[in-house]
Amino acid sequence: MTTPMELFVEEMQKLFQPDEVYVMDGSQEEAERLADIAQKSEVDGRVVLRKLNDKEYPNSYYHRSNSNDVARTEHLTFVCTPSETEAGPNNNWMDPKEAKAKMTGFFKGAMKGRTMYVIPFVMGTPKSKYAKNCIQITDSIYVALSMRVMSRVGKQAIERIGGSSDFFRGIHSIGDVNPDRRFIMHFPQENLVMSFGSGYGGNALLGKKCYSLRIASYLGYKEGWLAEHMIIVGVQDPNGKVTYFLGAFPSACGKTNLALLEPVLKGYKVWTLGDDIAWINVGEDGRLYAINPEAGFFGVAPGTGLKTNPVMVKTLKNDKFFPTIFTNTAVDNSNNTPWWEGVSDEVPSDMTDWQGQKYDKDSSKAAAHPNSRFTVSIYNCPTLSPECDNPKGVPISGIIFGGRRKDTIPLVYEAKDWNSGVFTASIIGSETTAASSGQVGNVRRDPMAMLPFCGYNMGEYFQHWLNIGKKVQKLPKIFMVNWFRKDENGKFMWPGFKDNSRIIKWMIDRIEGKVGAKEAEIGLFPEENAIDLSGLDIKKETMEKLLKVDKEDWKKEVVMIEEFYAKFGNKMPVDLRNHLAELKKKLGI
Ligand code: GTP
Ligand code: SPV
Ligand code: MN
Repeated sequence: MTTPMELFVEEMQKLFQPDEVYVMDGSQEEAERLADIAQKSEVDGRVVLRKLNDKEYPNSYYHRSNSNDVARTEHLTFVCTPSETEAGPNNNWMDPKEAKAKMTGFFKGAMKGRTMYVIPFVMGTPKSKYAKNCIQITDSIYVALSMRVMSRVGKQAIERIGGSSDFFRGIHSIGDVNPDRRFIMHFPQENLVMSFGSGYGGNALLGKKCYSLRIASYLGYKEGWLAEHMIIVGVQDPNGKVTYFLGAFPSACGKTNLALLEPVLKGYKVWTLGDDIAWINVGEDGRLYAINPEAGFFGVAPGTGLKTNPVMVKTLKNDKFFPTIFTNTAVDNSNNTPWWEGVSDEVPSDMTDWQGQKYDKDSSKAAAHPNSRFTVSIYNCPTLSPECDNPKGVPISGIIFGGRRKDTIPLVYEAKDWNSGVFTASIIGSETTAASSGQVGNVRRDPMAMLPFCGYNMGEYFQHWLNIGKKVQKLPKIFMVNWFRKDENGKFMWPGFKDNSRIIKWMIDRIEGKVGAKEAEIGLFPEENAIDLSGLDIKKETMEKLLKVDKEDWKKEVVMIEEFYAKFGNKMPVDLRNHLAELKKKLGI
């Protein structure tokens, strides 16, 4: 008897007409073999992988993508639900039939002369009842190797699927890397994604944003759980007690750095569980439990250095899991190591930039692309939590939301209760970053940091968040932070990174009921001297500015929020509309 899995592979082979079909087993031996092939293969005019200095960066390879293919492309990403309302104003929509016809046209014969890789993988630790089974088809050996790092690739996925037809189907071809023939199409009702024309990150590693956020958010809506753009960390206090937090920040706004934080405060330690995605379920005891569906980090390189993120530097130099891949960084030719802005103070004199050109030290251009990234296993991380493979996940006591804002949003505040927290998260605005193609630095609404990743109508998504709150017995506290507020000279006022542990400590004190809070228009604020600033040279006035609620700024903010809410019409929950009305009243609008 042929299984649905086998039928799917046969159907794909007929469609793509590859020269060869290769089913991955996920072993290290296989990965080494594929890396050897990748070093001898050219795709799109460039060698796929180049080995880097094995002493400095063990098991590491360098990859350069097409310069038109360096970030997610939100304008080419579609959610193809039966009706446009189901996708919501937060998504681009296309009729599923039309979308499939378009994609099938691109796919037909697209793998002639190529190998079709079949990647069976599990999102989540395979022992977990929350884990999900998936198969991705791709003709990119770079994608195949990256998927080994980012997910659990191999036989256990095939065993878990067995004769069932219940698995995610991710169909990908890099095509000819032509932006005019590039689309990422999601079919939530069919547990299916079709992606063509890009080999980059979130567009091509279909287990990541496409499945674990867009499709999974829809599954969660149907099944009563949440798929979120969040880190998971355990923060240990000097007594050894560990408090688990989730943290949602838009793309390139500080998740990875917070997930691998080395606290400045004595006796505190951060245990890493995830840096990008969390699947959150209501556990048997009525608390929220989170697992990380991923097995690796696809992290932003620029800004990662010994001063900002020493734990990541150690992770990248660890030789445990094969391979580590650097994409679109520069290369220091003196010792064949990857280089990016922020990894060292001095700029090496003999460098090749991310586009393969000799780097001119005196130019004002960056040597590494601002969205250059590393792909590295989470098992390389020295602060990996011992709970990381706990099939139940970890119990959550606090949820941190954040954004990148030079003004308006205070350094930290707390929501009064769950519903106020959902409101606070629903009004997040953030400056756009290089993680997505298009202009950088424009403030846009990015509720829960999920604007590009919610696979259904966001009005219904907000209601789903409110509903989850009703099911949970011990609700986590919800906080809002902004590490990125700037002064009149355009300088960050808050040191950020390691010093963010000071803010986390305040949150733990709030969770444990050790300190009070002051009420302001938008939420609860730290009392005088409640944030531990010991050893930090920061002026009292700066702290006041960082925590200030400027009414004039907030009046402008409310205009943007109202505009966003209006798009959702009556899908926007009444409770959130009431919260907005209340906020306006408090601000005197
Ligand atoms: P995605 O992987 O795109 O989802 O992003 P992310 O949220 O994991 O972003 P990441 O932690 O990689 O940070 C992106 C950029 O923000 C990097 O250049 C960091 O150096 C910078 N950054 C992170 N934390 C801080 C902080 O506390 N303060 C300041 N000023 N910059 C920060
Ligand atoms: C993001 O953009 O939020 C990322 C990188 O985490 S990508 O996988 O390309 O989406
Ligand atoms: Mn992300």
